[in-house]
Amino acid sequence: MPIGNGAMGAVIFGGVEQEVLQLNEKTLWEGGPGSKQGYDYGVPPEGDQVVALRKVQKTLAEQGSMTPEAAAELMGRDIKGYGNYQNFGELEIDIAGRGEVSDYRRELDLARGIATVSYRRGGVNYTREYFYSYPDQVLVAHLSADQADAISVNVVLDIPDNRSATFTRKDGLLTVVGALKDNGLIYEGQVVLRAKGAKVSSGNRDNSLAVKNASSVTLLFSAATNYRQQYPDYRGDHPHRRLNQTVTKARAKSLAQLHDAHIQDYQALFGRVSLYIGQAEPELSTPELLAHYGKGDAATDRALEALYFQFGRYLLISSSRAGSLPANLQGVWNHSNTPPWNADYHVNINLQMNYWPALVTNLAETTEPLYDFVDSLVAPGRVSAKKLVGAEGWTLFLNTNIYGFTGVIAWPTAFWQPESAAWLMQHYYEHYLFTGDETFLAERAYPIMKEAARFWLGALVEDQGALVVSPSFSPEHGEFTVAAAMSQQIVTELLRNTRAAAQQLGDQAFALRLEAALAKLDPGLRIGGWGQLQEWREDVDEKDNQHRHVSQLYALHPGRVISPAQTPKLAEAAKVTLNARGDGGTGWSQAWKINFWARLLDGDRAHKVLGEQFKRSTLPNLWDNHPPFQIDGNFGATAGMAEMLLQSHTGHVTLLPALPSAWPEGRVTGLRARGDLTVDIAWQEGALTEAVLLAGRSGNYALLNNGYQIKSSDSGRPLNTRLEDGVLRFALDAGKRYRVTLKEPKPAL
Ligand code: FUC
Repeated sequence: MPIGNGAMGAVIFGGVEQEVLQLNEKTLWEGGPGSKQGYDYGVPPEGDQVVALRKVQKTLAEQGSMTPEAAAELMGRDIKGYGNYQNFGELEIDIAGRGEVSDYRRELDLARGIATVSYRRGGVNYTREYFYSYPDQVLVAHLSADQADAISVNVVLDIPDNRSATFTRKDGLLTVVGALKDNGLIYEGQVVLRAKGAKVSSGNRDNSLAVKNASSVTLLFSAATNYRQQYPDYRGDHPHRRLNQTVTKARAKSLAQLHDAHIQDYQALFGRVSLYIGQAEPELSTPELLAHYGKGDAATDRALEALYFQFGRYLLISSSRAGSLPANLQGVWNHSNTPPWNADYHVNINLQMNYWPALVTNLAETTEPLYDFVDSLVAPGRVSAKKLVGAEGWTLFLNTNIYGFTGVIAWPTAFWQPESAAWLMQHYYEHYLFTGDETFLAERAYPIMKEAARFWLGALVEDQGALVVSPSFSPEHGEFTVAAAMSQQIVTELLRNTRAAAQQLGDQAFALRLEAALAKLDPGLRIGGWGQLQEWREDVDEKDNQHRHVSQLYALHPGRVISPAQTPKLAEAAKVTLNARGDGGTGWSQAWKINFWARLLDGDRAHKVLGEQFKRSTLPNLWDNHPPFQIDGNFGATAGMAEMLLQSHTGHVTLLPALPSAWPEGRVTGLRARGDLTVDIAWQEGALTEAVLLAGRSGNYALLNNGYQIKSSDSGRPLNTRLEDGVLRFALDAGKRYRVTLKEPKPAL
């Protein structure tokens, strides 16, 4: 069971005789400046690589394509010091007890953000509670029993051996200080043990604390490093003072105080959205729910779906809070020191997908670490733009670490992905669209979008009379060519969004430059010989290609160019492509397909793919399985389920756009639509019974009309609406609620 507060995380194993808490601190990374291997941010310090790029561009202009291996041979680089996200270590808690164990139960209460382990042993009922507090920045574990003196524990803090570690113990406080051998990054961890009815002793090892015959024991843990999110050195002060302050403060609080502060903080976020889709309180355990999915009764299947949706929100709150790094490939729950893909930030879909549910499921605060992180990439990204592409502005490629890696790697099948920065810019602009926050647009989004757009104004080349991306590589297969669909779609979106922002903010000169480029830019939308949306400029897609990436559909999702109503032919082509790709793939690939089908307004198909994700790509604790565990699929699927219930990317709000027949009745509250709108929806027999709109600011809104009437909830008076092309237009007052109902309720079946 994972718990976390963004900066730190822990996985609770829940053993009876020995509890293991596997610990993570987000900034604990090898590599980067000071790495034994050397480090250059992925960019050669001397000279530049633009010559290699020009060679590739020339070959592509002459021959149309080249193999990824040939391109990598010229442009790829063997990198050093990229590093790995590290596991912090483990707290091993040996728990004394005798006799048979019964009534064992493990629970993760999503409504409170609290994990529990309980069982009965030797006539005693034992309970352990765990939470990771954001306000107090500590992990809290509380062990109790229904008999006095029943708790005896020996706690050991186990630190991996790829770092130095010095332990000290004093008055119930165990401290470890050390540095990673690779790069000298200093870390510190502090464990506090306090006991009711007994004394805390030092235990039998230099890294242990112990308690004998207490009635309850509370353990606190916190950790920090001297990482600082600042190019080029990425180092700040020794973590001791900060950590000491945190732990001293937390220590002075009672369990109830820590608990209440956590609940209040957590519920303020989690409690904003509720989802009922016909689920019954399940009798089955979570792994059983998963194993029985699609075989048992409908109410049980709905229970898993609703749980999975909220689990995604729980994971996002637990792995992404202001003041730390964004959720990485494993959120903040990595058990290895050489994790798959370094547990880094892949930016050809993965990091972006992590944040898909943030806005629509009413967790805008969780995006703060993403913007801090991406902002911090601009300085190194400028060097990359210049030295690797010969352009102004900033860029990055396939993947990045926490040390400003913005260069290229030598891995042929994915390394060249300069559209990544443009893709990340979508999040900044969407944040503005969802929140309507003009200060955010002016001060945070526009400056970085403008620099990303400047990169593309310099990097695009002319070919066959159009502006194109060259070389262009559709993740993560096929040849290197010119103008693959994804490249063109992403760059088009960036230039359009930046133009809209420029116009709004009065930067006319730049808006005009973008306008001129957009007029010549190939939008990357072509329908091919078998009706498919082409992945490449040439019509070479193969019908039996089931590759996990479906990048040519970027314009459908997460972009907002293709929609059944506004671009029916492209939507049809997207459908043909998706049918050919099939409903399988890695976890995140299936999660993406849920979103695609929702955008194509096919709720049943979206629902079917969700079921596939449960069957093929979900671990018993409901973590997404790439394989192995990779958190993006959790987040992507949560976003997809929201997308089935509410959409707002086409200039108006659509209620229940892709409701599957498996969810005939239900109710969702607190979802968010673009325009700073909070939406509750209730439905029965597949038809709306009532929606409530709550606008964060006064202004004009639009709603796809399905025979609706809108009334002010206060006065009961009907709202003035104007019907235009099937869309209802109206004005809402900030802070007031409005009820949407059907003018003529659906006749009962
Ligand atoms: C992308 C995907 C892989 C994997 C990796 C972390 O490169 O193509 O499937 O998810 O990111």
